[in-house]
Amino acid sequence: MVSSVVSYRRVGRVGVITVDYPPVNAVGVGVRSGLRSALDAGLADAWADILLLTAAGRTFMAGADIREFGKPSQPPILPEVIAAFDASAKPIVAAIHGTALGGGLEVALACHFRVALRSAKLGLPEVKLGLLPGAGGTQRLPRLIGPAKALDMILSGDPVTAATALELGVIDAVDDGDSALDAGLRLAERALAEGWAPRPTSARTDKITDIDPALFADRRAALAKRAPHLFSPHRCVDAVEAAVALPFADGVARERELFFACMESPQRAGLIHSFFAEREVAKIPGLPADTPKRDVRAVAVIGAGTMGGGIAMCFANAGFSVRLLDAAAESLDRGVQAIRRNYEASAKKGKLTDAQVESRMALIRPTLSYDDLADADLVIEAAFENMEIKRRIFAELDRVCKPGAILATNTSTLDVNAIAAATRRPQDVVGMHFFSPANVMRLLENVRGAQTADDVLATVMDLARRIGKVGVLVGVCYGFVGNRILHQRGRESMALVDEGASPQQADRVMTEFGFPLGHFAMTDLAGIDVGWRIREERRKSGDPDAQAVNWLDALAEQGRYGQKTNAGIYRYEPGSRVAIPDPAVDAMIAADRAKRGLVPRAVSDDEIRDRCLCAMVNEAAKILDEGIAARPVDVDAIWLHGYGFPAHRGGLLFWADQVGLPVIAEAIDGYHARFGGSHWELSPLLRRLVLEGRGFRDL
Ligand code: 3H9
Repeated sequence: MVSSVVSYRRVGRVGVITVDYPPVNAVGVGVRSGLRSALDAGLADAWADILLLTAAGRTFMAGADIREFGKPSQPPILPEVIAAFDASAKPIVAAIHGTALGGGLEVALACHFRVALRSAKLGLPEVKLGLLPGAGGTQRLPRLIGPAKALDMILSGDPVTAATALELGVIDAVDDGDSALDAGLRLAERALAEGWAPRPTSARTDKITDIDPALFADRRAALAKRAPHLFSPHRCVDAVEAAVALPFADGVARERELFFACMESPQRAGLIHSFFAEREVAKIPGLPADTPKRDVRAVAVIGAGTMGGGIAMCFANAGFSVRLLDAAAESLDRGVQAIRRNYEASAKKGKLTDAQVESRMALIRPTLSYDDLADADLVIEAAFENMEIKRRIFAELDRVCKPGAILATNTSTLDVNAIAAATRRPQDVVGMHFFSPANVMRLLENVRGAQTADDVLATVMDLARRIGKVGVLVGVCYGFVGNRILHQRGRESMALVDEGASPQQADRVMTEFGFPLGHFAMTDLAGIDVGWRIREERRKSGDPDAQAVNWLDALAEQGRYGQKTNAGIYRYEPGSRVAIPDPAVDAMIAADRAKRGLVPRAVSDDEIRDRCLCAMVNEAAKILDEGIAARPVDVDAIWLHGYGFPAHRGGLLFWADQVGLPVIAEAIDGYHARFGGSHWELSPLLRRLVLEGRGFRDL
């Protein structure tokens, strides 16, 4: 034992170094110094002729310890530890299982031989955290596989399978066993038998000579298009270029410089906040991790429309058996066909095999009868957004479902408590609000009703993880968290157009901020008819907050529903998603302004950005104050995973903290003075935070 997290022992002539730092063997200061000491022990051990690096637990090292970032670094630093492995006088084998990521893979790249279990994955995901591989990865990987393939891995940040890693030349062997230690020992024995000498990666040059400089120019040009506002991808290209242009030691120094530039960037802070936000939301205050969960194997979905079909796919993809129910045979048939088409499209793109398509289809069994839901452990209702219909469905579920079945509604606007009241088991009723397209979008708002039982909450939060979603627990209110904030952005975007901005300008400002789509392009994607029907319903019910009919409703009345009808706020060529501005819509907006006596003015990009984002932050603060979201991180995760909030800005409220709450509060007060309206009244929480000199981060 050389430290509490790294051990050294000998097996025959092989000196075995084992990292054991759960849960993911992150390379923190303890692991770094342990690795260094274990290497020294191995080098000093006269009985060891070769060394083997391996890790205990579920994975090889998953990278540097992200929790240390932003704090003063503690020696030994990782590049130095790695350099010692590279320079070892005894050959070193690395044996990989689970995931070898970031700094973890960089340690392995400095070992002289690498073997991985077939199930292992290897990658350099630093770019996803706003960084670049900063422990020699940008210098060693090109030496092993050439700069073009190294750039593919480093710029995508996605891990590759062991088989691909072997094909690329990242590793020397794939092992079909299930123990990395045994695989490593086998390779080490072979190395001894065949007298393999140390083979430092740093000394290799064959893959980095005669490289056409156009490679780097091309990658820079592609990045300028794909990720113009991101900092670290551009630095990754600089670092790999240095691997080709400079001697190894100078390349490493250049990499270090670039790594620190990334480390200082606010984008790094934002991306790391996003990384932890995704994990933090799973931990619910007041709901201990050991809360019992109900056993869910059989799932039923009610409603075979786009939403219901997407939800059924999510569960089938994760291996659950799914009953898909619809009231009408024709809609059921259409729904099943749509699911098949969806799977077949994935198969065409090579994402699924034909056999997988069939096995998933076999898991989804259509039915017209509620009696077939008697065995379901979980039922998710995704019927038409109408309270009467939903209450009728839940009364029926109450009649047919077995005791203990979880009854979930996918409503996006209706009161979950009123739906629960249609049953005699409100403790089993919960909201599971999926986002369209449900089989693609990662967000799942799980809605806690007034009487929802804790084990139901624990179960649906766990299910979110099992079907690959980011589950966030929210409370009951109109629109819950995500759509309530979206509503504010929508209202403000419409107001800005009333005042003189064009939808294209408003959208451009949002995409320049980092959203994949602006508000109006997103409305076209989601379907203008969706919001129009909801607004119509509110108008008909005499809701005092219902909005007056606007040009958007006029578009819907003309059948311009957005992308699905090739016309909405923009125009679309058949089969294309490219939004083309439409003069006919500009004319409708102009006529609408004239009718209402509005005189358009030039609206600046800054005003568009600030008004949209301030309105969102103010609403989010009200949501927090009302306890609808438990923590700022929940709001951040919802907007990151449901609405494409730019991850490099960390999330809506992380961004607000970066800008400074006094600046935001002052702007909101200014808008209130200028425009009035309860939505511009400063949230009491925001006012309190400013007065106390605190931020959302302090909550
Ligand atoms: C780097 O390496 C820089 C170097 O190039 C240069 C250095 C000089 N550190 O995700 P999970 C925690 S940058 C600290 O739920 P899974 C995680 O927060 C790094 N903590 O499990 C969670 O904690 P909690 C490059 C980490 O099985 C717990 O471990 N590496 C780290 O679904 C379990 O995680 C990466 O970017 C870390 N590096 O997935 C890899 N990683 O239980 C990031 C995880 O308290 N990690 N934790 O919530 C991952 O992609 C996934 O965690 C992994 C496991 C695939 C490993």
